[in-house]
Amino acid sequence: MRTRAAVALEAGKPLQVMEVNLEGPKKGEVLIEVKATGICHTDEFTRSGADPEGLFPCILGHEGAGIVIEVGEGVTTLKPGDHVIPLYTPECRECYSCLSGRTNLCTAIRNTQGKGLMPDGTTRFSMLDGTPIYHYMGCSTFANHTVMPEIALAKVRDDAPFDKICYIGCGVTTGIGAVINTAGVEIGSTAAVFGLGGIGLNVIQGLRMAGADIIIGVDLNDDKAEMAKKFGMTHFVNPSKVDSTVQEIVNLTKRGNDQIGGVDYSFDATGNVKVMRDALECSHRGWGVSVIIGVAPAGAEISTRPFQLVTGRVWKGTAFGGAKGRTDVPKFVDWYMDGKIEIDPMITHTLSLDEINHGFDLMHEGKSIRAVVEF
Ligand code: NAD
Ligand code: AHE
Ligand code: ZN
Repeated sequence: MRTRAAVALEAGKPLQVMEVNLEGPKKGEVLIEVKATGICHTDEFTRSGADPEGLFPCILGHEGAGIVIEVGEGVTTLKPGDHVIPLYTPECRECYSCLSGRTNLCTAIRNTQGKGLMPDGTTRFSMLDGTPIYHYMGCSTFANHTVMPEIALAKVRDDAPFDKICYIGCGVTTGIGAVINTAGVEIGSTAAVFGLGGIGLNVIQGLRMAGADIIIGVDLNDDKAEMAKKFGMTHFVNPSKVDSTVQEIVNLTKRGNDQIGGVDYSFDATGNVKVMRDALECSHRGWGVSVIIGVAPAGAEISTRPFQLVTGRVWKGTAFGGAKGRTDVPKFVDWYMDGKIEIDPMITHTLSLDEINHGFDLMHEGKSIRAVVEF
């Protein structure tokens, strides 16, 4: 079939909206009609050329929601008409990692996924002249239709609005999951969140749900503070306006007879390795846990004095908030539908596919939290 897609032809160039060829689903695969997709900073990271795994031409997008149109041979858990959220972290429930119960990082198809291919080593997308187009994070939701492995689709209730629940495909789950699954934040905790964008705001939302007492937001853009306050931020620090961000946070968190200060939990949602260091170093001596969410460009490395770890701080990371996609994503959709989590205010812009590059401009200008493309 043919479908319309925004294609990244080369690194650093705007996406081009065009008709592309899409082959039908093979064994274990599912054809879906994408109804809506968010634009995450990770899409920009790859579009810009900063992703060491970036391949071109490709169809980016990994934060979608849609409807099953057709299933390939052997597919048993989905049928046409089902509503689904694509998963860049699949859940096969059979690989060593899934069976370990210790991680959400299913390994069943990671190798081919990282090479922009379906599990059989080929692509389903091609240009009208036959040139193959790579898949992205196994999802490619910047297309009106896409083909995905069955194990990479979460079946969700069919009364949930696509233009909101698409955000659960990455940002919402990553932010809230980082708090609940990865950090395991307890009631009364103190926390700092670096980067108040589409991920950081969901970390703040997760911290409020977990009962954190002090939630310090950190961003270079003052405009991000207003929305963060609505989601539960109690204090704001703009690093460009203070001598030392770490010292500010330490001062804000000295409680009782504690002369040391520092947050119980910190989160990097910027992707900047210098910020990751600050996030670790503002966490409390003896027990502070710092979670890296941000994705850093090719070649970037984190550093700190080992003494920071010797004195009890813990550096962790999280992908998709530690969530097991097929199991947890339908629950996030229920939470949203039951009013337990908020999504609507964070979707600041809704665009058509033809306007998708404007969504990237808004991100760069710091004007959007999430721009969503509706098909
Ligand atoms: P975003 O662009 O919406 O937000 C980033 C925020 O960080 C912005 O508000 C920006 O002003 C702020 N910022 C940038 N540099 C800063 C600095 N030096 N100090 C303080 N604030 C700074 O991006 P997003 O969609 O929220 O994504 C955030 C990061 O998380 C990206 O690196 C993205 O790739 C990554 N991410 C990771 C996962 C995962 O599973 N680990 C999932 C989604 C996104
Ligand atoms: N391709 C990058 C890695 C990017 C990365 O870390 N991706 C996160 C999800 S970001 C979603 O917005 C992730 O899930 N990582 C685990 C994995 O297996 O990719 C690089 O640096 O090579
Ligand atoms: Zn993402």
